[in-house]
This record gives sequence, C-alpha cells and structure tokens, in this order.
Amino acid sequence: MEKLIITCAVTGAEVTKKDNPAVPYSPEELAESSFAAVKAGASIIHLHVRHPDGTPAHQKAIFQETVGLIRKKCDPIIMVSTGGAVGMTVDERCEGLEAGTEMASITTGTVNFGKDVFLNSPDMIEKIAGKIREKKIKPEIEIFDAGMVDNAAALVKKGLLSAPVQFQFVLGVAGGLSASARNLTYLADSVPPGSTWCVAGVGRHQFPMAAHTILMGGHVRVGLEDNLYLRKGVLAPSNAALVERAAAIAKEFDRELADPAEARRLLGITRA
Ligand code: KMH
Ligand code: ZN
Repeated sequence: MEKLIITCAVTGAEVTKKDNPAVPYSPEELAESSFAAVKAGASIIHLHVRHPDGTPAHQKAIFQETVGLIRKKCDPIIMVSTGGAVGMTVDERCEGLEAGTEMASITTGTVNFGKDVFLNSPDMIEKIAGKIREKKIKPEIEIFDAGMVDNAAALVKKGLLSAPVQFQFVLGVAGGLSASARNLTYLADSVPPGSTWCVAGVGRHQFPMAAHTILMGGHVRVGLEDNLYLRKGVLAPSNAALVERAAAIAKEFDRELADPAEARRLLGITRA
C-alpha cells in the first residue's frame, strides 16, 4: 500500500480558544503548532489564518508571515484555504494564494454548514479554480457532499482543474454528507481513475474515519479545525497529539508514513 500522507488542519475558521485553548491564532502560534504536527508525522499543513482575537482573517500579509514562520522551522507542503470562513468574498478567499504555497483547497459546491451556508456558486468556483491554476498551485478538492465529486470532474473536462486530482472528503459536517464507512466507500469509488484521496472525519468521527481510510489505502486529515478532542471527553492538548494518534493507528496496521518529500512525489508536486 502507498505510504500514508497525514494532513494537519491546524486552526480552521470556526473553533476558538474557548472551545480548546490549544487552537492556534497568531502566525507564531500557527508556526509552532504546525512544526510540532510535522514532527509528529504530518507532511501537509492545511492553513487558515486568524486575527489576534481569533476571528477568521484573510489578509495576504498574515498568510505570508505565517508561511514564512512555518518554513523557518520545517518543510511541509503548505496548503492555504480558499474556503476561508462563511461570508468571505471570493477575492478575500483568494488572498492566501499570494503566500507562495504549493497547494490550496477549493470546494466544488455549496453546502449547508451548521446554521450557515458555505456558498460556492459555479461562478465562484470557476474564479477560484482559475486563480489556483494561474498560480500553478496544486489544488485539493474539498468534498462536503457527493455531487461535488461530479462537479470537480466537470471542471477537469473544462480544463479548469488538471488530473490527477487530490480529493479531501470532509465527512460529518452538519448539512453535508455524514461520516460512515458506506459513504466513504462510495466516494472513494467515485473519484476519477488516478486520483488521490484523503479523509477528514469531523468531530467524534475523526479517528473512526481515519482508521477506515488507513485500511482502505487513502490518506488522512486530522487537526483542531475538524476536531477538538483526543478521545471522548478529553480535549486534545495540541494538533501534534491528534497527528500522533493517527500515526499510531497507521503503525498498528503497518502503514508507513510519507515524509514531505514522499508526499510531494505521491501528489505529483514538483518544486519550482
Ligand atoms: N471554513 C469552512 C467554511 C476549506 O478550508 O477549503 C470552509 C473550509 C474549507 O474550511
Ligand atoms: Zn479548512
């Protein structure tokens, strides 16, 4: 089986230090938390940025500072989010693309998101895909519901995304596709041949989904963006602790971890 790429989604846009004091906000905290996650076995960092009070940020200067600080400490693949936070404009969501990273996320459809709507109209998706393409960044397609896989395939046909595509199945968001082995199997069977895929189980689904995925040969995302708990009732002390638990599950099933160089090879990323 292919080596396992662990992505760590270190902060997201929704969770706060009130939910778990380990949620990083500042560029320094984000870099420190990313470094520890990489030491624990992560080879991709999925990155959002925050203002000092924890509210979601989009400013390119904050992305650039954070990416610079992470790179001073370690060399993971850094994936900026173009999902940002609910309510941001397309231009705001694309500011992270100016930070010189190798990857960026993009969602290929609209989905209810808790009590909100995470809006991705066809026009918005095409604009974001176009900007990612222009910058020669490798996209990761965030799949919150099954039809988004078909939308991504249509974008490949249109030439807005290039194959092979990397998919991220984010399962268990209230409003999106639920986290189950059946849904995971369906999605893994639905991606175009040659695609790579990764799974992020939300909340209590993080480790059950990781275990299924590790056995199926996919890749895994963990991190405080998606889940605040290490185990039932135990807050995760850090992003690294979540990565360590995913790495321990992989070890139990003899699945070796990909380091960042191996992850680049598996994803077809060549450095400029
Ligand atoms: N914050 C969510 C509304 C992504 O990073 O690409 C969207 C999100 C997806 O987190
Ligand atoms: Zn995200």
